[in-house]
Amino acid sequence: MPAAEPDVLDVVVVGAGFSGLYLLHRLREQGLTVQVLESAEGLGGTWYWNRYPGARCDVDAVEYGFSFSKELDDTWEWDERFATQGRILEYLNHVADTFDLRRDIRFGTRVAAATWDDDSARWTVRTEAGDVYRARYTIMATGCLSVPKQPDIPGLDSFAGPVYFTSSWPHREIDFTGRRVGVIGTGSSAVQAIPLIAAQAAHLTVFQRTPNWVVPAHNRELTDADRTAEVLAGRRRSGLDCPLGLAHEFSEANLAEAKNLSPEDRRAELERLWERGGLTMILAFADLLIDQEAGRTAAAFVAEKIRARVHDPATAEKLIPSGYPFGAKRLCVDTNYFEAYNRDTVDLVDLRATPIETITPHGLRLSDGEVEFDDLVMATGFDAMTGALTAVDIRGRGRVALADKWSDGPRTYLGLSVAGFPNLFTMTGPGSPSVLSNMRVSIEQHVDWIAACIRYLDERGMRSIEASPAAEEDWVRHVAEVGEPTVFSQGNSWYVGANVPGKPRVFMPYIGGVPLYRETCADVAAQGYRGFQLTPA
Ligand code: N01
Repeated sequence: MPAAEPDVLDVVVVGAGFSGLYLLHRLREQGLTVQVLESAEGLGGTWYWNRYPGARCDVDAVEYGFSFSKELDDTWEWDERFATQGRILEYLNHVADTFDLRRDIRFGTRVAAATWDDDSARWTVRTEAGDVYRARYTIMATGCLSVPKQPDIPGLDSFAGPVYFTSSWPHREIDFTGRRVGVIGTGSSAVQAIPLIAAQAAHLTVFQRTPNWVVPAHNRELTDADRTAEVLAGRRRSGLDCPLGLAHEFSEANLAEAKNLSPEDRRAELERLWERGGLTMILAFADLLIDQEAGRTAAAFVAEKIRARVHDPATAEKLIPSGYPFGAKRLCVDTNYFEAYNRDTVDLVDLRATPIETITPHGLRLSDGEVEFDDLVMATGFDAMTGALTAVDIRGRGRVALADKWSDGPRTYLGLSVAGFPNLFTMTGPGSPSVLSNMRVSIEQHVDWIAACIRYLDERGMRSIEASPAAEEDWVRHVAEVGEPTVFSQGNSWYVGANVPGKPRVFMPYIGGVPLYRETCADVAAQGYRGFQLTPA
């Protein structure tokens, strides 16, 4: 039952990244009218904004590309194991060309508010420019890491030189040749950017508050053998069986608890995964994210690798994380990160020993004096998972604001739906595997689920669907219960909102893993959308 009124769309989608693009294609195929609203002047979401030197996806490119279209497989070739930001953006533009998506995307359009009207069962979506769209459904495809964290260091405005945020890098090449550069932050973005900036700059000072566990990428050129249809299909199948949504051949060690393995077997497995490169290091042992001893084994192994790569022992010790378990913060994946510190022109400042007092016109004043530089790079992260959702004034039944409902932390059913907010879907929202998985896998699953859900409702003439308060309550409890015993509750990470001052501390993603979560969502649908309230027209 697509909308009968000409001025009412079936669906407004907010965001034109991976999620928004596939939603548009899939829902349009289903005969629905869809308008995508995108704040940027181009498509790509995170890959539009994060153009800092060295930006790449640390999921294997052949697994990161969409899996839903043979036409895409036949017309696109990834060149490297880990694709650059530029290549991914080219890919997404190719996707848009292939399915003629741009005609239904309005760029340069930031959504300010979305309000549900119960009488008409319609969403009114307002843009910052004052344009209004009415739709039966609103789908937030706004990304999990898209709202930069507000700078929380005093004096930023006083800095005399250029300031670059990794999360909104200029659309031109920045040449650091001959410059003295300061980088604040040592998360994934900084770990990728630092080796390239270090290679160019006259001098680089890295300001590190918390060292991260960093594992190697072992990036390489792909060959034809890496890209055959058979390989692609095999990797995609394997990804669906893996909790992280990543292709992985599980060894005996991966399925065993570390304490049941000999030290030699543990070491051999860690070496194997280290040599393989990438995020699957976290799968080394079945209890790696639960058992402290298992975590310590992995930590000791990686610490040894850091000591071997960094020439100056004092610098190496500063780069080795302490005080939180392996995996509690998102692993970083590197190419030449530690080697950057072997350059005479690179210094590492440990902010735990000498905290920042203020940014000054010429650098940073620390507790023990001032460090000067010409250019400042802020690699300080994002208001993750909820930031982009609460940035829009979303009001559900009774005009309740989503930001108010979530004042103590996000509450969803399946990470997809919120009680009191009918016909609103949150793509890869809090309470779904999202950032703990290959995002492409989770995005495709959510798009397919939402599309099937709308079809089901339309076939039965339903006017609305929303999570029941009881199902939401149960799901929130379940997400917390499975997260609580893991290492994730022990790090000051963005997973728990600890990086944003004042943000409620809640472990936001669902750690149940991709296969179990998919099965749960499929069961819910098969049982007539169990846990949802469906309202007939
Ligand atoms: O951000 P982060 P990111 N004073 O939050 C520091 C994904 N991603 O942009 O840890 C001093 O990880 C902060 O220190 P601390 C990926 O999921 C993917 O790097 O809060 N320092 C930390 O070191 C990733 O996890 C890819 O003590 C301050 C850094 O800034 C996520 O995005 C590439 C500070 C922020 O690190 C976010 O990564 C890039 C302050 N006031 C990102 N405030 C790929 O797929 C913050 N920091 C490759």
